[in-house]
Amino acid sequence: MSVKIALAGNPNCGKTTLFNGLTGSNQFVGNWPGVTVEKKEGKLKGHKDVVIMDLPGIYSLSPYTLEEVVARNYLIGERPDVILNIVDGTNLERNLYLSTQLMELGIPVVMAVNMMDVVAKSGAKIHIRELGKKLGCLVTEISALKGDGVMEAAEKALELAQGKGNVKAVHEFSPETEGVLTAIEDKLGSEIPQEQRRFFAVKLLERDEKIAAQMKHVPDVKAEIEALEKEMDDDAESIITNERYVYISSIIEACYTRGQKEKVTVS
Ligand code: BGO
Repeated sequence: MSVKIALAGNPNCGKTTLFNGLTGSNQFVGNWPGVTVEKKEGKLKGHKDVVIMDLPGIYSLSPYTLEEVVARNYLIGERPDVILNIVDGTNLERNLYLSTQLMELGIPVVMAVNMMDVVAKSGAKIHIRELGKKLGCLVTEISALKGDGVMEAAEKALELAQGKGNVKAVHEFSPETEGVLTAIEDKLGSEIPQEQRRFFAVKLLERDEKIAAQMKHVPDVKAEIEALEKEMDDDAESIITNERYVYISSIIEACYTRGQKEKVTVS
């Protein structure tokens, strides 16, 4: 039986470089059904039965761009065996926004922190083990450009896929938000598999109509959402986004030390 590894990451994180490194010339390029978004898949070098699916570069699993919708429909519909989440180590904070969402899909995740050659030159330090603990996934360092750690990252993903266990997100939102997410999960129909219930609950809380449209039974959760919005004095989508950023800030504080040679960006 073949194993499917989905490559997911932000635009410019080095995904194409990694995909080429993992698959060599063994690639098939087409379009995702019904849209003009490029679809690339290939076989992992040395593994005839391992398919690498290159998802479009995205910043989030929200419904606002075609690329995001294509990527998330694949992840929830096809349910690959494992996600290899490639993140740009020189832009860790921004890249983790997508990672926190990938962790909620109920699919095992291996994170490959890329551009480690640039990170090392800047003098910055990413505390990989602590990062893995905070995120609840395996984290490895790579340089896709130099080929460092690339096959090892894929092999770790493969191992995780083969030893498939239950995956549960470690991140908890605020107690108020968690309360509503649990209430929504309890109202979901049995058509939603156990491991995907959290993702669907978060999306319904965000009033994601594209996700609701895919469900046979959409629970009525209007009262729960409105009560949370009243209590937190914010709209539900912003509550989720803000709480993700609080979590990401705590990760950066614990896992990242700035380098002396890093450029200071003024925004
Ligand atoms: C250009 N280290 C370094 N230093 N660079 C890397 C690494 C790495 O580990 N991985 C990727 N890059 P994509 P997406 C470029 O193209 O794979 C570089 O969008 C240039 N091009 O070489 O395309 C990679 O698929 C001119 O850089 O990313 C590429 O995710 C000058 O990161 C860029 C400098 O990689 C994006 C860089 C004409």
